[in-house]
Amino acid sequence: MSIDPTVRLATKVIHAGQRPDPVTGAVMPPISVSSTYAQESPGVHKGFEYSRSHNPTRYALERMVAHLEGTGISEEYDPSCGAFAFSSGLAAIGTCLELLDSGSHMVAMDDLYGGTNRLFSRVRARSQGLKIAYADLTDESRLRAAMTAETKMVWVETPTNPNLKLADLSMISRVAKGVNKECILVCDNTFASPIIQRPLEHGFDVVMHSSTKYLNGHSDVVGGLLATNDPQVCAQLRFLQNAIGSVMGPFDAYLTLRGIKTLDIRMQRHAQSAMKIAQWLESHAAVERVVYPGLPSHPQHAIAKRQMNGFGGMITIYLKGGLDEARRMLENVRIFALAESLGGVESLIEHPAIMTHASLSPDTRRMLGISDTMVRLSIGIEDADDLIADLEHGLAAARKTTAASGPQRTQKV
Ligand code: P1T
Repeated sequence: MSIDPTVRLATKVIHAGQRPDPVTGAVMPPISVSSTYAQESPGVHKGFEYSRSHNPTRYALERMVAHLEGTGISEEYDPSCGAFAFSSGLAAIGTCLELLDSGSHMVAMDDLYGGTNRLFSRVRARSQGLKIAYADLTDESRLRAAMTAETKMVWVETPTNPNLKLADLSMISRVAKGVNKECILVCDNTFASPIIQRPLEHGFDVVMHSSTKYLNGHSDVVGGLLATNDPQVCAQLRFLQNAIGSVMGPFDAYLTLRGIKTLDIRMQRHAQSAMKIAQWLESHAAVERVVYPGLPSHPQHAIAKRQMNGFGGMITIYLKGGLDEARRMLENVRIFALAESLGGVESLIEHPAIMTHASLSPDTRRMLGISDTMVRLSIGIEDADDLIADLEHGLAAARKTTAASGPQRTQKV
């Protein structure tokens, strides 16, 4: 560890796990593109053999994320201090699932990114025989009902995508470890980022990120991260990252590390603007309901205040009307880009039922409340009043009643 572990996160995002390049003194790590490393004699090398297994640029990013999430794993024990970078968020999730033997039982939050649900239900349930019990883990009694002594993993997102439900991480760890202390608890921390919430501090074993989102923050890299504070899980993940091989490349690792330098100030701005916009939306005549963890109307606002340091940059709204109104709003914003993804400096807006959560069955969408009038906003770091004016323009268009028209619609599988 190159930095005093007690420094605050705003300092960590600049320095944690970093050191000047030993050869040149460069303060940012070089982008190490070599796929292989020369050895002096067979098996005698400088700790680097082949770039899937070891890459200095990837290590620099991984050590940074390890420090931000507080793995507490030393560089002597593991060269990247217990964090592992992958080619996408889903590649990170896929590798994490390989901690489980075939046929294992796991409990998962019912509300998850559609692609996570698809990987669980339509890939690993078949190929790995995973038995997955989905439950609303905001409710302790449902967690208790879903857990068995054989449950090997609990998977939560908090805030969830797209309903922004909050899981009480300390409650989940107390209950789940009480039923099976060997159970691995994983939290997808994508929506919060380690600036806002650090699941390992609440008794979780693994934190997962789609670093495509807030960690990188500039919508120009697809990537994923896992971080653990458990030495045994760390050794397993190190083995699996190399054995499966879906690693992050050095260019992407460099860009993500560069993005993280501003994570603290970006998250402050995202959260400050999101709060202002959520309050404004709550009083708008075209809006049925606003979901934002910072609003007292959020069902788990008390958990948000306890567990989160700021309420994040994601807002979900339900419009009055139907699909036509939603389409008209989405087609008539000019600063917000109508696009999947989130967590970048630019504001994005999307329709979960048609876009990010189209892979769920209509029944599941209905059960989760992912309706035709649900719209998800990722608040960027533009001027908040400009964003409000843009939303006002979209909402005004939503209230006009002409038939929907527009470009070709695509169907997602
Ligand atoms: O897209 P990828 O980097 O593979 O990450 C998948 C993923 C995992 N977990 C959460 C909470 C996510 O939101 C995502 C990706 N989500 C989107 C693309 C989206 O627009 O919601």
